[in-house]
Amino acid sequence: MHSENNDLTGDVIVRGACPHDCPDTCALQITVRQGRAIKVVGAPDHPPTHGALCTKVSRYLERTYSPDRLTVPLRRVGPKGSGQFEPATWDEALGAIADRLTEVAARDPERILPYSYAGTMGMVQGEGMAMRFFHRLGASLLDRTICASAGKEGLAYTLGGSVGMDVEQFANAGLILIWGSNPITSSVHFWSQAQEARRRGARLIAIDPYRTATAERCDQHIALLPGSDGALALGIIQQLIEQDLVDHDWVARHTLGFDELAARAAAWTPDRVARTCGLTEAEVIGLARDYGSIKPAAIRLNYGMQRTRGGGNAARLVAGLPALIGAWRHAAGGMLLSSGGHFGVDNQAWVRPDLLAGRRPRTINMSTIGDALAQADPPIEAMIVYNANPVAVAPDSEKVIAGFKRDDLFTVVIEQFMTDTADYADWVLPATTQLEHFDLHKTYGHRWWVANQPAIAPLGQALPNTEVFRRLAVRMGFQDACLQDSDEAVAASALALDDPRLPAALATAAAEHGGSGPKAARAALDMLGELGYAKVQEADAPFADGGFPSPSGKVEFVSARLAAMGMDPLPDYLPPYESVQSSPELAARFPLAMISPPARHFLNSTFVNVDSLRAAEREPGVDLHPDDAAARGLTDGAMVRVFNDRGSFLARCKVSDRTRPGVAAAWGIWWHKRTQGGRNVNAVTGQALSDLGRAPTFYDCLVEVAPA
Ligand SMILES: Nc1nc2c(c(=O)[nH]1)N[C@H]1C(S)=C(S)[C@@H](COP(=O)(O)OP(=O)(O)OC[C@H]3O[C@@H](n4cnc5c(=O)[nH]c(N)nc54)[C@H](O)[C@@H]3O)O[C@H]1N2
Ligand SMILES: Nc1nc2c(c(=O)[nH]1)N[C@H]1C(S)=C(S)[C@@H](COP(=O)(O)OP(=O)(O)OC[C@H]3O[C@@H](n4cnc5c(=O)[nH]c(N)nc54)[C@H](O)[C@@H]3O)O[C@H]1N2
Ligand SMILES: [Mo]
Repeated sequence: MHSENNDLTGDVIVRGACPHDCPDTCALQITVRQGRAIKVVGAPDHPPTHGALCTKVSRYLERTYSPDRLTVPLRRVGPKGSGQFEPATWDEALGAIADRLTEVAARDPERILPYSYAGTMGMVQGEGMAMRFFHRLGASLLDRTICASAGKEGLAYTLGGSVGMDVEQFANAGLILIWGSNPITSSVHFWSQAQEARRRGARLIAIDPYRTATAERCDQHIALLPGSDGALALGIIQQLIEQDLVDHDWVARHTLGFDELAARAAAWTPDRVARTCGLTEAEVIGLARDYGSIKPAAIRLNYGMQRTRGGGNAARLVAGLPALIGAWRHAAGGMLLSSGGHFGVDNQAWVRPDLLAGRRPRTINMSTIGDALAQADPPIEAMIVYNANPVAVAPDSEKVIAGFKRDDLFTVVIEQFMTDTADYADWVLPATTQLEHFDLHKTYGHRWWVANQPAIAPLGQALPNTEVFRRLAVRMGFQDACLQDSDEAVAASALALDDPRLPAALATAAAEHGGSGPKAARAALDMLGELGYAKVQEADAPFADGGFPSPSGKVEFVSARLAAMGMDPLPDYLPPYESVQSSPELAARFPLAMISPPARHFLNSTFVNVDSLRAAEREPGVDLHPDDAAARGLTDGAMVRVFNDRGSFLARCKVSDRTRPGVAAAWGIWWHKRTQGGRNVNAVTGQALSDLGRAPTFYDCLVEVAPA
């Protein structure tokens, strides 16, 4: 264990990594006294963390040592969903689970489905051992689309991958567009960068339908209608051309399809954009002028703008903007949605797709799990859920719950807490938290690998996810050696040693041990453990002279890959499914467009059971504009029913001009069982998928609100 001993107190400081689904992936320092963690702080010497933690993770000990932690395996004894369980031994649990999985697999392994997301983002306790196990089993594959895949594909078809600016450069920008992002809630370390930029004179503009705490602190807030981002981006393109702000030299050298893009954008005059987005013409013209003339210009795009039908195309359009003005010339110019593509990962060695041995199982989309549980053919007969809480977070809850209730479905949930999903399990298996296990982290917000050392022993009988799968593999008679790899071996396998961006210290350590193979990988990992964190080797402005990971190496306004799939090669504006424009009859019955962005004191549905954090969020709420509230006879503080044809939930009405007329904002994601009516916001969201990436459209959702 890499730790520092303080001789006077006997306290030990252990280096960790925050595991949560957040762009910031903080480096942690955990103080341990006589086997008990007593303090968790942000590492002061890790530049992106800078010694600070968010409100949630600064309460980490309250979560870790919560009396509600699951500490023994549980067998269901009541009806599904009733939450009635009895303790069992690991031996009984693993025996029963292995028997059932073996029986289903003998008929058809595709009837088994793993369901997981980013409860931990660790490469070990995330998919490292789990995917190996499911590949060996031949289970259905899971399309992990619930969060970011629309934007990810938008980037992939434009820049060629999840690459972008170094977040540590934003402090040097002259202009920052904070687009579909509320960093004070969801990425507080980026917000520090933006504030530093502002102190140095930068202009900050928020593009968000809601006046968030972030938008309020920017120089300007452009409050567009949900799902209209593609139109706004087309309007900016039209105006950059009209106002002669295009960097033609850079465009000619490093982009594909400018003329076609310009022709498409020509129709998007300020007047049309203003009508489509619910803005003024002056806002559109002024935004383009600022964007084209203040340098360096940086865009922090976040996933809030891709949760509607046209989210993938909108991400394509926004990802194309920096190229038009040559912003990539500057280290502090360009855009950042995800930095995930800056890390070299050896996927083959890490999750071992070769264990499929030629089988090609079907793929089930996690975002339509409600429909899949009802309709998949052959049916899903067994599901193993880990690092996820689908009953609370997946769209269209009534269908998801109906699916989890099926008596012929065998469900195993590996969890730290008794979540909404765990309530429907046949077996609940207790999992360790980040303080209790080893892990390796790459991130989607900065460029540092971070290692997590276990600080304390597992609580009760909790086991790391990896150990659960190792033991299950034994029970099922899988002999493959890689299914017994240690956590450190799984982590080491993920490091692509031949990737030129491997951090220098890690590359040196690997070179001293032959440069390739398991020994070298282990040396690199051990070096990371000693350092705690290490930055990928990449130029500050890696795209100043092009060199994008796209097929052409250029920014692709026109994508030959999309054309080859019979899709529109150029990005376009696609109006939301649920809007006056696309579905006037629906809009007449359900006139309010509902968004349900992250709550500050929760991390998706994680932390809802931490008393102090839940107290800070109080109860589920829905914000309505004073005009919309008055039209419905609703006053501030009234309990209301939010509903549409899919379902309904109860929330406390907050009347506020922070939201636009016509837009309802319901902050997520509560546990169903922790709400007054037993249903959270996903009771009304739908299963329709985005244009690219097969992603959910949580914010493409019309509702009506009435007194409860
Ligand atoms: N505290 C906290 N932090 C979190 C999370 C959390 O739940 N709580 N979730 C984490 C996760 S999983 C993710 S994926 C990340 C990023 O998660 P994101 O979903 O990107 O969240 P935010 O950064 O809060 O940005 C969303 C913002 O987009 C706005 N928005 C909604 N619809 C639209 C639209 O159509 N167009 C535009 N332009 N804006 C729109 C919302 O009002 C909100 O302010 O955050 C992570 N960080
Ligand atoms: N309406 C609406 N719905 C949304 C969103 C929205 O904006 N609006 N956002 C969506 C987004 S962006 C996302 S990413 C998804 C998130 O959906 P999920 O990935 O399901 O995230 P969480 O709700 O945080 O649930 C993660 C669970 O993993 C568990 N966990 C954590 N660490 C470990 C571990 O080491 N082992 C095991 N076994 N379990 C662990 C936690 O206890 C927690 O219950 O939700 C989506 N749902
Ligand atoms: Mo997410």
